[in-house]
Amino acid sequence: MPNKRPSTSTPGQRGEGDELHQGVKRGERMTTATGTPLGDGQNSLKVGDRGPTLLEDFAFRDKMFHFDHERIPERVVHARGYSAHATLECLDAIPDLTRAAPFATKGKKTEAFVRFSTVAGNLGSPDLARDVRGFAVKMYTEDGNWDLVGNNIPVFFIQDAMKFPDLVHAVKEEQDRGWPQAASAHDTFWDFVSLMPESTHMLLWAMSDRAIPRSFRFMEGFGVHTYRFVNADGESTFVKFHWKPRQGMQSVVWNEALKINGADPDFHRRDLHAAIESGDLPQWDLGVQVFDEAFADEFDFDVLDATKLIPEEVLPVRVIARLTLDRNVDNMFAENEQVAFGTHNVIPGIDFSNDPLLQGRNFSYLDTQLKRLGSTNFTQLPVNAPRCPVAHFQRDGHMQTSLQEGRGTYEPNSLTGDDRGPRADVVQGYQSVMREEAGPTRRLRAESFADHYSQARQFFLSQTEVEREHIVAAFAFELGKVEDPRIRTRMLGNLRNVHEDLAQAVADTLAMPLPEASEAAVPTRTDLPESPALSILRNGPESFAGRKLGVLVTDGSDKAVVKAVASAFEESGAVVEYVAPAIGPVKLKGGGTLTPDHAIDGGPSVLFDAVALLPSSDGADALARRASAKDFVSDAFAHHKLVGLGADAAVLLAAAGVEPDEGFLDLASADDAAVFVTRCASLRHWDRDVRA
Ligand code: HDD
Repeated sequence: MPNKRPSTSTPGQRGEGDELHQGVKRGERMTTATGTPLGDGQNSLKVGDRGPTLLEDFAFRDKMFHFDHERIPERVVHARGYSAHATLECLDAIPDLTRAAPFATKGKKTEAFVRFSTVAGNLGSPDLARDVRGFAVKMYTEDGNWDLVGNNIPVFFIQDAMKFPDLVHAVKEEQDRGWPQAASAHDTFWDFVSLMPESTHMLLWAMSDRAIPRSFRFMEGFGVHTYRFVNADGESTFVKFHWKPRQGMQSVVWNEALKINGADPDFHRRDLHAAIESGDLPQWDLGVQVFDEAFADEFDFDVLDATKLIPEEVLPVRVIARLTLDRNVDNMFAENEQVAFGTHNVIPGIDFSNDPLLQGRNFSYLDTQLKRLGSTNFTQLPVNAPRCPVAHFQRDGHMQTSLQEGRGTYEPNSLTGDDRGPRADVVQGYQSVMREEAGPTRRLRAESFADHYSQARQFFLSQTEVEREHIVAAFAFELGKVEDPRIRTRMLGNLRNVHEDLAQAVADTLAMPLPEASEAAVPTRTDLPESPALSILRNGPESFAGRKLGVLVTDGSDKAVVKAVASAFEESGAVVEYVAPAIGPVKLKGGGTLTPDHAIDGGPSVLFDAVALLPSSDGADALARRASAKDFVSDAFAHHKLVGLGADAAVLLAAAGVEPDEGFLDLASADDAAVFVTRCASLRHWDRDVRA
């Protein structure tokens, strides 16, 4: 049953030399869905000029029928997402470890599709919610589709899939009121997680800057669970998967995130789309932590517990491949909405562990796709269809698009040739790893899963001072939105088991007394060493490449300085956008005009990684009276941004009430541009004493 991309056009749609497509092209003849050419696409068929519409108006019914059924259920979680086509290239062949096709030979390329997402928000929710980001990768291998359905955080809230519906009900908008949208800062979420201490490690990550990434391009991804590699001899090892962004890691600060959501709710999707469109293709290294049973037995925690990670300092990540996002989607519905991921989609060489969260996921994803996409034949949709031949005796079903020929629809049969195929391939086909499993059937949580706090503490201690402050502020913000004080108190009791300083700082920020520590199943370990790999700031990029500079210009801005700044940043791989009092062209001193990308009211500094204030003297005076210009400057200051100061910018600082510090660099002449761009490599000026 070859699963070719179905031809969706009708003969009447063929344009001059055009491929057959359903998309409307210039000059095409408009038809109904069944191809009848329309004589009038604007008016329904009525009796007389003003009479009622006729029941026989098939053209109206055809159009309205389809429109009325345009929406499908959004994903129950991860509804808001954005995708791109990609290529995975093998950098280090590992046939000794796995027979997985993508890692068979160095240089081998595998087609892939990636979907990033937030978890809690609905399809139309803003991108900068404090949330986990989904990082789902579909690899179309010659041995079938392999989906690595991960997140940008290496651990999870719960240990057993049985708790997933509870977790999701708790974080989604509350059923009796319908809010909050895309936010965990409410009673039901904190009620649930404070009652489920196993979520504490994940909470530390979710309250860290990992949950407000600057871009999908600047975040890590993780397979989370322990999986298995299996080689051609059937030998198996455990493996954890990591995606490391070659762009480096970067997040925004919380006050900035709140404002980005207002200024550009599509901030993340726009960023990804623009980067790919401009040819600045985002890349991740795919790394693995490979270990055997002996390591698993000796490791401090249970490798089947998805609330735990294996620090990279304990078990280094070995890079084996590189993922490049090389093409934007053409159609959001056909690709981003219809793509169907599932952890159960594995290929020979990849197998599961007994992680009870993973086992539950393997069951759940198929169901959700049937609900959402409406037919068991969703695997035939172009974005889901394997690129390798497909042969089986699955037949019929809603929206069957393949023309399944022949008489034999069962195995074995004597009608489909000598081999009576298709038949399973005992040599090359998928073989599950042989495992010895025994024991009484029971519902319980293994004792080895009981430590809920030690790795949360390790994560906290592995952060820089700035990052710890952000974690404290995030807990305080979220718990500050919780109305029931019992929930806040319970959570503070749990945090005492993580670290006294953390609990005290959160309590102080909330102006609440510190309660007794809650009872922990096992004492928190204080001997786990810091893991620098867990910090974003300790692993920041070394250049401004891929980031965006916002340049504030007015009539009379100095052309030489503007040009020098733009060239210095563009040469370093950054994007430069101009903000002006209005969207029309500004006249530069030194001749010529410049067309801005944003008017100041729609181009706040939160949209940029650093800003340069290059107004003329008159322009600065006029801007100093505008709220949006004052916000531009004071927000850049509050968000620790580096600011380039043109010769006439001081009046803007004064209007915004900002005292310049070492994060403000002179851009009085063209010669200053090089120093500014070099300094911007550090992305932010964290020494500034503000809380954002
Ligand atoms: Fe899940 C979607 C990641 C636990 C059930 N999940 C979904 C997506 C990602 C993840 C990235 C979006 C895929 C897309 O872009 O279409 N989920 C995770 C990770 C988990 C996790 C990393 C823990 C390690 N998920 C999890 C559990 C269950 C589910 C325990 C249920 C037993 N997840 C689903 C789902 C979704 C989903 C309900 C909703 C839409 C979809 O599957 O296709 O089935």
